[in-house]
Amino acid sequence: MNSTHMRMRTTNWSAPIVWTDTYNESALKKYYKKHPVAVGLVVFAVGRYLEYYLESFLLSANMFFMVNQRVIIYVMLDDFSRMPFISLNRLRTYKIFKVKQERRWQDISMMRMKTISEHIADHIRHEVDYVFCMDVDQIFKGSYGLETLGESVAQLHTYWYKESPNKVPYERNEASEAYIPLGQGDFYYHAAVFGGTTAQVLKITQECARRIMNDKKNNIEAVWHDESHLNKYFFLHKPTKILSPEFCWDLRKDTTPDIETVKLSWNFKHYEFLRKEV
Ligand code: 2GW
Ligand code: MN
Repeated sequence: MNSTHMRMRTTNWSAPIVWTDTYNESALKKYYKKHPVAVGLVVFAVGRYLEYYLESFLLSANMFFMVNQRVIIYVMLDDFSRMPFISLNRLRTYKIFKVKQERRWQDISMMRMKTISEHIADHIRHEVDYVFCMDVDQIFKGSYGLETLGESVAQLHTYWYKESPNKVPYERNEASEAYIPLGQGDFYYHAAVFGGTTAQVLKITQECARRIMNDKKNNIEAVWHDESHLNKYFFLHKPTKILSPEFCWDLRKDTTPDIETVKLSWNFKHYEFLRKEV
């Protein structure tokens, strides 16, 4: 364990790492009242993930994600008729799109990068200023607000945030586009949450999609799929803001003084059932 990572507050390229006490909330609110922004939230719910996870994700997002800001939730699903009926609070709305069910789960996850980039280029960049992309198997537990906004935003991984970069599961196959050499790298980022301005998230997703497709052409699949490619992207293009693990925490982990309030938590996994090949 590397204790210098304990509640580290800035990176060596001077990006802030956001913890519960980093910002003065009322100062942020005052600032954004004068400079209003709209925030997008993109989530995919395909196959069994639609019935298991979408409703609790949306109910909790309605309650905690960017309260009192304008929000558009972009739901990407494979069956319109199973969209849960949830009425949203003021200033928030949905846009629902159909995506096709990939045969392999690895592709469901990886193809998100391509689909998101296409939707940002087509319309999202004209509709919101910032956009977050999140896994659906999570539940908001507390206020997730303006403190998370930045040009390009990466999430520290619950399981690796104290670990030295030599020990984290970056892709180590030199032939993969996601390759990061041993001894290099900054943090291990969790692909369950990333975001930024629409221009930056367009770049992130386009670049990751390009690398994923190129690996496919060469019959290579990075060890953690899209997450490996996201880590490569943020290794090459440092994020301007990093979220502490409080913003994506696994509540089954032992409590630690690092974690003051959990804003988003992992939902349960039903692996045997969910990962069955369809
Ligand atoms: C995924 C894995 C196995 C079986 C099904 C699926 C699946 C994923 C699915 O049937 N339907 C679906 O909509 N998804 C979407 O892909 C959904 O939004 C889900 O949250 C996301 C990523 O899959 P997930 O949450 O099972 O992956 P994790 O929690 O193990 O997450 C990390 O690693 C992934 C790559 O292996 C991704 O990078 C993910 O962003 C990471 O958090
Ligand atoms: Mn997940």
